[in-house]
This record gives sequence, C-alpha cells and structure tokens, in this order.
Amino acid sequence: MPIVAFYSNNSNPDLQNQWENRLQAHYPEISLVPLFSDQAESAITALLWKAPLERVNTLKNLKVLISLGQGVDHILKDNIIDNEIPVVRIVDTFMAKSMSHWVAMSVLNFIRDTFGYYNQQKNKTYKPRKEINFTTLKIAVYGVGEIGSVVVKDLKQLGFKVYGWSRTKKNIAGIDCFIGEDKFKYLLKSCDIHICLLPLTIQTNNIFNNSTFKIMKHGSCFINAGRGEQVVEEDLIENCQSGHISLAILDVYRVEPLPKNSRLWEQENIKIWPHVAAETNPETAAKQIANAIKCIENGKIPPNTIERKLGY
Ligand code: NDP
Ligand code: OXD
Repeated sequence: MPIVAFYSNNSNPDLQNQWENRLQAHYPEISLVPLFSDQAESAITALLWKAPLERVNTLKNLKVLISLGQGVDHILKDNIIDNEIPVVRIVDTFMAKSMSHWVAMSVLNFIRDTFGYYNQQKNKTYKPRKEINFTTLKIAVYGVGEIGSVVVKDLKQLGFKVYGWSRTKKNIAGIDCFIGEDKFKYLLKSCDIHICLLPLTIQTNNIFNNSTFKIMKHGSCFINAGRGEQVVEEDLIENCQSGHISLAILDVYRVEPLPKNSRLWEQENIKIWPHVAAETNPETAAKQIANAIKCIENGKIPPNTIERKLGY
C-alpha cells in the first residue's frame, strides 16, 4: 500500500481527506498520512505545500517529493532537502486557464479604470473617466512557461499587443518573445503593463526593485502572481506613492499571509489578493499525482520532475 506523507499549510482541516479521495479514484490503494505521524516514517512519497522541511528530511524512505502547486520554491528553499530526491510539480491546464482569467481581469481593471469608478460610486459621481487606448498599449509577460504561455495567447486573443520574456527562446505565433538582460530592460522601458509569472529562483529573487521600476514608463501597471520575493515591496510602495506605478495588483507576498502591519494594505493604488490567482484543484490534478507515484514505484522518472540545477 503506497503511503503518502501529506502536509499543507492550508487551513482547510478536510484537505487531506479530499486529496486522499481524489487520489484513490486513480490509485485505490493510496493512503495519505499526516507528515508528523509515525506512519509517515514508512512513506515513499511526500505531497507537500509549504511544509516544515526539517521534518521532511527525517523521513528516510522518501523516494519523491511532490509539490501541491506548480511552484517548487517551497521545497527547494534554503537547500534543506537532499539533492538526490526527485521533486515533481503539478502542471495543470486548469491552473493555467485560471491564472489567465485572473490576469485578464487585472489588465481590464487597469485599462477600464474599475477602481476609479468604484471610488466615484462612493460619492454618487456619474461621469466617464479617461480610457486607455488598448490598440497602442503594450503588455509584457515575464515568464512564458506552462502558465505564461497560456496567458500571452489569451491576452493576444483579447486584442492586446503582448510580449514575452523567458530564459530560453520561445516561438509563439503573434507574440514577440525575448530572452536576456538587455531585452528585459527593453520590455521594462517600452511596455505599459508588466505581468510577473516567473518562478522564484536565485536569478529572479528581488528582480522587481527600485532600479527596474524606475526603468518602467511613468503610469505603468504592475501585476505579480509569481512569488512575493521577486518584488522589493518597499520599493514598490515608493513607486506607487509617487504615481510612477499607477496601479499594482498583487497576489503573492514576501510573507504570507500578508501581515496586518504590512504597508501594502494601506496603499490606495495597490490591490491585494490572498494568493488565489490560480489555486490547485484536487479534481483536475489528482490523476497526474497518482501517476507520478506509480512511476516512482516502477522505477521510472515521473513527468514534470524538475531540473534541480535550474531551481524551478
Ligand atoms: P514554468 O516553469 O512552466 O515557467 C516558468 C517561466 O519562467 C519559463 O518561461 C522560464 O523560462 C521562465 N524563467 C525562469 N527563470 C527565468 C529567468 N531567470 N529569466 C527569464 N525567464 C525565466 O512555471 P509555471 O508557468 O508553471 O509557473 C510559474 C510560477 O507561477 C510558479 O513557479 C509560481 O511561482 C507561480 N504560480 C503562482 C500561482 C498563484 O496562484 N499566484 C499559481 C501557480 C503558479 P524557460 O521557459 O526558458 O524555462
Ligand atoms: C502554485 C501556487 O505554485 O499556487 O501552484 O502558487
């Protein structure tokens, strides 16, 4: 019977049961046990979201670690986990579409000035506000992977001029895709809306800071659903307060849940979402997790095993 050590920092007390039920639909013998239980000692698989890694390291029978999300930074963090253990991530088209919807909504809220109209309603003001011409608007998407590649195509479908930036060159019809530091700066300088969908690595840590914000056009919109650590939050606040960034829409933060005393909460032109842009869906993701466990049992490398040296 495959025993899976389970941990999620999600507050839903029924989450382990939900996952177990979903996984059993694809692999009836699977049993999920809490990471901190004695039974976890015999687990060969761990299914994790933001788990205490010191505990994971004590489980000597583990043959694979599976992220309960598309990002794996929570597992690779601080190099605590043994380098030899394969790390598998979820890659789910449901999540990519869900993110695409959130990004499209955020972009549309910016160009149609949704928050300006909400404020007018407070004073019963009935008047049109300045509209941005979408035909001349340029949108940069940083990170054109499993999620970003869906986002760029959907934004193009909505009629926007979209640019992509990634580590290796992409070829996506109708999207100008770039790589490298110079092109990163070019996009910062020439685009009006900047969307971060990058994974957190040594290279992307703090990538949005005062110097990169300063390169952006005055009045730019900044959207982050990658990871909080990619943004120097104090620098973002400064640039939002000066109006250099006219609107920031955030889903992820350096510390989550976002602490009550964070100054981000107080900024009129910073909109806060609680890391929900693309939530993991047990219904759509269970099959691939069950398959990954079967692969490990059969001595095969599961699909979506990450390359440790890349860090994502
Ligand atoms: P992928 O690994 O499929 O894509 C990552 C993209 O970023 C790739 O295009 C990759 O380039 C690019 N990239 C990585 N490092 C660099 C770098 N140094 N310079 C330039 N480009 C780089 O990841 P996903 O699309 O599945 O997910 C991306 C991230 O989104 C996750 O890691 C997670 O942090 C976040 N996420 C957030 C969610 C939310 O609800 N807020 C939900 C799900 C994910 P290349 O293609 O060349 O490898
Ligand atoms: C993920 C996330 O990485 O939800 O899947 O952030």
